[in-house]
Amino acid sequence: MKHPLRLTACLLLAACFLPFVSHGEEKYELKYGAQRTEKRDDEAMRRFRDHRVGAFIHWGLYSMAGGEWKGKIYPGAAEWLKAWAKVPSDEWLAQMDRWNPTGFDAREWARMMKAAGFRYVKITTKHHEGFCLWPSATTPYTVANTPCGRDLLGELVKAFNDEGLDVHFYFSVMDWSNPDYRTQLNCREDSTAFERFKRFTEAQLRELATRYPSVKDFWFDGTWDASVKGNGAWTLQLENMLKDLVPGVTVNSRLRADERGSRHFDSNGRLMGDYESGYERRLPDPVRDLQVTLRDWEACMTVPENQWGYHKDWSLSYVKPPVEVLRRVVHAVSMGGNMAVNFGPDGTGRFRQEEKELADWLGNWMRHNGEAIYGCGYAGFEKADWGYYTRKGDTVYMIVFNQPFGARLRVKTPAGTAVRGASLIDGTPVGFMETARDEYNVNTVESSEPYVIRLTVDAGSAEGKYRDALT
Ligand code: JFZ
Repeated sequence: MKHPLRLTACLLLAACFLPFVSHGEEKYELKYGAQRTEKRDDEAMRRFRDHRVGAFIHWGLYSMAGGEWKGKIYPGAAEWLKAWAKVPSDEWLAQMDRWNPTGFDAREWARMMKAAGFRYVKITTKHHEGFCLWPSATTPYTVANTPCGRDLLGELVKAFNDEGLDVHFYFSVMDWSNPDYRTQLNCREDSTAFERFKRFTEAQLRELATRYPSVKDFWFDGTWDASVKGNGAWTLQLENMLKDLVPGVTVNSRLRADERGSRHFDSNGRLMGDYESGYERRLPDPVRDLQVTLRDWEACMTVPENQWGYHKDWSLSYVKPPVEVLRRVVHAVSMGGNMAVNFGPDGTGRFRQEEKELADWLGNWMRHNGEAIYGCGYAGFEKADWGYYTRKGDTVYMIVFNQPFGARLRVKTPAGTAVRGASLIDGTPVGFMETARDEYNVNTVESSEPYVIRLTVDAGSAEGKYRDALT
């Protein structure tokens, strides 16, 4: 700001050299690799990013069985039960005769997710089993051919949108219900079948994009087989088709492969799709993995160890208490990412008690402290042992999970960043003191829950470490 001319000159110079510099780094000349080298930064992308916290909902035929087949309980992920119990497809899909979720009320789901503080909801339109929550014309395996008969996806989209929540579509490319699906293409017959499968997939996606034009995101899954990996051009074509049909729509990195079979990141190491979706049930290391702050990313998590669909027995694994779910949400935001928390309603369309309590607890916390989450990102501060930092401009939030023994929270600021004020979310001032160069002690607060201290900082002459990461 002080030297606008110099800045402009620098930017112009940088702009001239950037293409050569980045070209020089590229090892492969790729047609189907990353479509850009920078973060996407249009309005739709910023909206996706600013939401920061969403719900994931897994709901399909597997939600009826709840991990049990013919009297036997399978401890693996409930939405994979067909595979664990080796159920033939026709037998699995015959469950459609019993699909009648009498306890389902889309508006109730929407109110629950809204009250929990989620800003968007990712819904399984079709999981690996192939059953569609919308009345697709491409297959008999849809809600239309069940006793229920209703367009459940349509009801959900409307109800969530009415509550002001964005809807994201989960879509599995791998489809156990379609005999044309192949994991590998070993012969002409395989290739011919898989070509039909590709047309089928395109048609389904076209339906989703045109029937529900308010959809904001497609989150692809089931793309790990050699058949899909070997069709990089096609995955790019799908992404482009959706972007033509739905202006602004975002697409995760899990859809794509380049022509050399690299997934998520192309053979030159550049992210494909709009955001990285590899952080599943894990998070980047807050100390080592700072490069994630340079990209958009979204992690997703289960509440038990690895159950996405409804499983009737949650005693089979550790179940994260609400405060731990929150910790992971905060961790993701502190590293510049989003977090989607999974829910698995049962076959009648009801959420289990534990999930309702989780939603209540999160909602209560978010109502008071959401300011430190929504629209916030990586702060550029050194990792602290008491919790996490998030940041919005010159406001830095300390989210305290571990109360230190001494009544002081140590804050180490980036070189040249000064703390000017400290307060609680409600504005009550909190004492703080400079203890050394770029180091402060902030008073703790009595609290039975994780709490937030808002710092006003003056980035002054701070080096551009966090600024680079923020934009
Ligand atoms: C997939 C599905 O198989 C699972 O049922 C669930 O829907 C989940 C959200 O996505 O599971 C995966 C996909 C990718 C990885 C791990 C599990 N991965 O990249 O580590």
